[in-house]
Amino acid sequence: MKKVIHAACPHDCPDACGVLITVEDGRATKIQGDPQHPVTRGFLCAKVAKYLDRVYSPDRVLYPMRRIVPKGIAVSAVGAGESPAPTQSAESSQAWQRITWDEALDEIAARFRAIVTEFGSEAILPYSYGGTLGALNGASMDRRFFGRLGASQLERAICSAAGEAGLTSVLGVKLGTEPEQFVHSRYIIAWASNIHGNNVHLWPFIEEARRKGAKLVVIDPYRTRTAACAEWYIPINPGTDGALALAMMHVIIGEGLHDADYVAKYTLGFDALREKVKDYPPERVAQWTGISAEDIRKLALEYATVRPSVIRLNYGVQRSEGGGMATRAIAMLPCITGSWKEVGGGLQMSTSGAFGLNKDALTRPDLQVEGLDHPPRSVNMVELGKALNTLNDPPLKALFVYNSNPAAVCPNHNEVIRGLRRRDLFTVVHEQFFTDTTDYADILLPATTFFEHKDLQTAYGHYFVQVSDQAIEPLGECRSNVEVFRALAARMGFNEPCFGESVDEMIDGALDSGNPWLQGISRDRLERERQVRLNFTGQWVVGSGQSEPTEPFLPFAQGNFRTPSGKAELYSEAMKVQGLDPVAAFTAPQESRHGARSAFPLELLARKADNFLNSSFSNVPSVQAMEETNLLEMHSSDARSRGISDGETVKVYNDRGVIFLKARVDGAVQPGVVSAKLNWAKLARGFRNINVLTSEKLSDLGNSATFYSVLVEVESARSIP
Ligand SMILES: Nc1nc2c(c(=O)[nH]1)N[C@H]1C(S)=C(S)[C@@H](COP(=O)(O)OP(=O)(O)OC[C@H]3O[C@@H](n4cnc5c(=O)[nH]c(N)nc54)[C@H](O)[C@@H]3O)O[C@H]1N2
Ligand SMILES: Nc1nc2c(c(=O)[nH]1)N[C@H]1C(S)=C(S)[C@@H](COP(=O)(O)OP(=O)(O)OC[C@H]3O[C@@H](n4cnc5c(=O)[nH]c(N)nc54)[C@H](O)[C@@H]3O)O[C@H]1N2
Ligand code: SF4
Ligand SMILES: [Mo]
Repeated sequence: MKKVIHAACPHDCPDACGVLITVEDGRATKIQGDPQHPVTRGFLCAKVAKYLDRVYSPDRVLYPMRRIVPKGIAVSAVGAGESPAPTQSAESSQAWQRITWDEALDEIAARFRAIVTEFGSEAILPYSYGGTLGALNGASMDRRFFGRLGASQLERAICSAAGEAGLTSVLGVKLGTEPEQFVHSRYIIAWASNIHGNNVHLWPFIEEARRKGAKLVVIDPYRTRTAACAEWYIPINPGTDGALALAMMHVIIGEGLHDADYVAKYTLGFDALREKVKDYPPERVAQWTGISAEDIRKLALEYATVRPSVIRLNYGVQRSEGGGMATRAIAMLPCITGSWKEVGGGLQMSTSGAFGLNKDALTRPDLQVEGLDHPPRSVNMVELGKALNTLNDPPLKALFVYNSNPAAVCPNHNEVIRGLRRRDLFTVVHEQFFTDTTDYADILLPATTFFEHKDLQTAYGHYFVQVSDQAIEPLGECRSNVEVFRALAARMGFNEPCFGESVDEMIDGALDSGNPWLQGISRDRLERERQVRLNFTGQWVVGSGQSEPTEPFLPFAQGNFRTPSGKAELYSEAMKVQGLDPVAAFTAPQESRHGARSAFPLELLARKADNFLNSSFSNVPSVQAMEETNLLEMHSSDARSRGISDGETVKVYNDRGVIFLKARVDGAVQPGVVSAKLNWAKLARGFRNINVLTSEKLSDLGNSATFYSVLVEVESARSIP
């Protein structure tokens, strides 16, 4: 029997594609984009187009297992010598003993109970992030379970917290220009936005705009594929975007090109901003950014006058020590030019603030904890290494990892591994694959993919909601996150009714939030219409089985900012309370060419791979074939001065770690900058990935990670045995 199921890609990606899965006799035989999805329009990125290889990979974890050998990959020393990665199947047969779900759940419950008795519930830490962004499997039954248990809370700040804090300090909410409107833009700035790699469904809209004469400008220290096709590529020194935005405002306000009417009606603190930007003339900012004063002036003038102009700001800017403030300064630009009024104007960093699902219904923060008389402590996921190695009172005694691969994605990898190796740490990992992290699991649980469970899907790059249906039965004995925490709750004797809620009841509860934009959007309707745009206008034209908006969404055309003042806050009391400049200011990153820390001369971009998704997909052979890994991209001048030639092995190091990569002199980066990409550590030489070099240092706002404020040195490895 053949059927076609509608699903939604739940990977951590702004696009949240509509997906059609063909199933024949219970087996998925084809995946394609849903042509009816108005934004993702029938195509998938290269990695998810190969998803059958992932779902039916021989390397899937299919059964619960108990570790029977010591934790961790045996690495005697991190050296330059070849150390072939163990094949996963070999590893699984040697390291693991298959057990039943009952045995696994009993063991976890018994260990958790003993830890709670001896050390208190805060000795247990959940660790999860973006494995799936499905509303249920991302954050629902798990939050109920750990909340009820009284475990330490995880501050999930590894990705976007600095940018969110910066953006919302101005706008009050995470809303932005809808992708469909980019066709109307005449000036498009892709600011730290690797559109071909990380947000590919925006590209057709930009292409259409360019066909009509729009200019695409890319601001990025790395020459991405998007930069290579732009009308104007502006390389910028890492971590200096805040200064650039302030200089642009210096020019715009200085030339009287701001929208005085919009500014007067809908912003707060313009006079303070006007004073502040006087400190940032293009000539001064040129020294930080590496962009000439002339180009800064040209960019500002074009941005303010070629209209509508739009900024696609992505998260690259905020993975830096001053990333929160930089995002804040950039977010001010459309507020002073008034471009929020225009179809095809404004800015998009995230659209996620529009969905307003009923989070409380999903996560149930009201559940009572027995035996804990204070709110549980919070542990920042960026600082996992520090937490595992130094936390006391109580120390961390158990770690439950799901939706994440911290042994690959966490900064300061060596410290993370030191912590994960602790013999007294009880680690459970719920996974689809034998990842870097499962090498440190005591108990391994098999997880479903989105083909194998049902979920509700929002997005952070458009405004459509979807129900993602289950296409096939779980492989082996895989269970979804929802079912694992439901079962564990039962084992722990948590008998609140919410642990018995069905998936459909949870979806209904999430949609029932009082958010007017969700009005009329029910599970039934989503199942019928597949993808439904948020109900911004209340007016709908129902065409070929799908709803089409009658009006573009202009969230801030008439103010409506969700800040305390209701205006775009160019001056923010909240920033002042945090001891920060209430307007905006640029502070050069300490760990950069401008900082005091000069022991290591090169700025490293520890970037994402275009064909992987963070560490996910880096183990799938057909996807690996698309992405050359373990490279260090560098400028010819930096290579030459170190006697390094293209293709040779180099040692890349700082005071946190060492990694051996293959030098690639390809013009992707400017002098003083090197770049490498994230992948699985155990697939690399020495079983180490680029995060051995990154730090646990937090950003100025949001306590976020600073993956792009890293200094290193590079040398030829020819002389190293
Ligand atoms: N193919 C693919 N898609 C992905 C991901 C992936 O790993 N692979 N990851 C997903 C995730 S988790 C996220 S959060 C999103 C994020 O996606 P993005 O926000 O796009 O995040 P990054 O790739 O970190 O950075 C974007 C660009 O910023 C540049 N950049 C770095 N430092 C600076 C700087 O100081 N200034 C400027 N102007 N640019 C800088 C980088 O070189 C990069 O090209 O993408 C998602 N989509
Ligand atoms: N050097 C460097 N490090 C980075 C970044 C960078 O740009 N550079 N980016 C950072 C960013 S932006 C982010 S968001 C983080 C991402 O960090 P993570 O969210 O940890 O991302 P992934 O590497 O994709 O790992 C997700 C894991 O979840 C598993 N998974 C998928 N679906 C499910 C499920 O339904 N249930 C369970 N139990 N597991 C599932 C996948 O198999 C995968 O191994 O990485 C950060 N780390
Ligand atoms: S990873 Fe992103 S682009 Fe690829 S299918 Fe999923 S949502 Fe679409
Ligand atoms: Mo992310």
